[in-house]
Amino acid sequence: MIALDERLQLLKAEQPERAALIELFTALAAKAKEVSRIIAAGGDLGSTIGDQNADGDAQKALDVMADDEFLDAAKLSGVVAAYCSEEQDRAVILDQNAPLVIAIDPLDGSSNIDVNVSIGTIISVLPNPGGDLQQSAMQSGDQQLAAAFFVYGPQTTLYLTLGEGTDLYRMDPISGLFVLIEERIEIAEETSEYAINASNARQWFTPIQRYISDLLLGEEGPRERNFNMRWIGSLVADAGRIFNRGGVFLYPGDRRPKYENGRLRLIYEANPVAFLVEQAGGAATDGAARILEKTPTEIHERTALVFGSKTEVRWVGSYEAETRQGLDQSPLFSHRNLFRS
Ligand code: FDP
Repeated sequence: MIALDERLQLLKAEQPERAALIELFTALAAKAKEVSRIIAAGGDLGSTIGDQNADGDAQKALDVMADDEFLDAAKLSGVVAAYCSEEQDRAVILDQNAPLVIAIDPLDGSSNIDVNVSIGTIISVLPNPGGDLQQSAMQSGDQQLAAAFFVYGPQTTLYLTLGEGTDLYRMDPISGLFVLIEERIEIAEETSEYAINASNARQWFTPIQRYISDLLLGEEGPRERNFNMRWIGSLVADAGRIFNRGGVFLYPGDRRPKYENGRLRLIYEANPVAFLVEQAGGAATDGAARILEKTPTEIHERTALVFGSKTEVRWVGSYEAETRQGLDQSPLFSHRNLFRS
């Protein structure tokens, strides 16, 4: 069994040009260990501290604590030019000449803090593009050099890609070392499990309403098999499940004010998850377009997000395309839909 630090050092010897990335992940993993221990110890971590983050979400004590810890890791690594966090209004500029930019959701799943449900940290690493560092995270996801998320749950785990597959590590609770448990994970191509917050059903747009209705029809419907639903409500935990046994996750746009483009943030959440998912053979779109090709126009921009098992992500895309083409308005449509392959 090989530990993350050892693996990173081996990689550094083989590919010295990636030394900065390796320094960064060594520092981030050390901080994640601390955050994991703070969470496991419990206490008053979920109380609202009175502020709202840039997205208008109420900040919890742990959101702020985790943000401080990971900002500290970025500083300590000495390789980060700008630290762009979901918890900060603007990028924190650290060193104009450093090679890397971080976009981070320091504490994903804030509403699950108080109830001992898995939560996590999501990280995207981009090259420093030079120029105005306030704009440095406004790069398409395809530019990412690395992406990762930690899950603080019954086990503390790390899903990491440096662009050569996605590897899964688990923190040994005694030594605190992240140990490699699966190299180059592959997300199952087919699935019968989906994840969506179904309480928003009446607000969904037509394609998602049709897609989910067809899943619910099970064996008697056009999909001719039964589907099961799992929704944890922490993106990291739902994503971890999908890496391990397949599935499709949807947070679509809907009719609620400010939810036209869903809830999740493009640069802090969708891009890193999409990179990890594609590196594991899965797919990630906003329903229609590939997430990694979207160019952010605003640092806290939201996007609809559909990811997981490739075949199912394609199915969602086919419902979106039918609506765009007006096919679902045709009188023959339900018949055709029923018999499509
Ligand atoms: P949270 O607000 O608890 O931090 O983006 C944050 C996130 O959780 C995701 O982890 C989760 O998938 C989603 O929001 C849940 O949103 P809903 O409460 O609208 O379902």
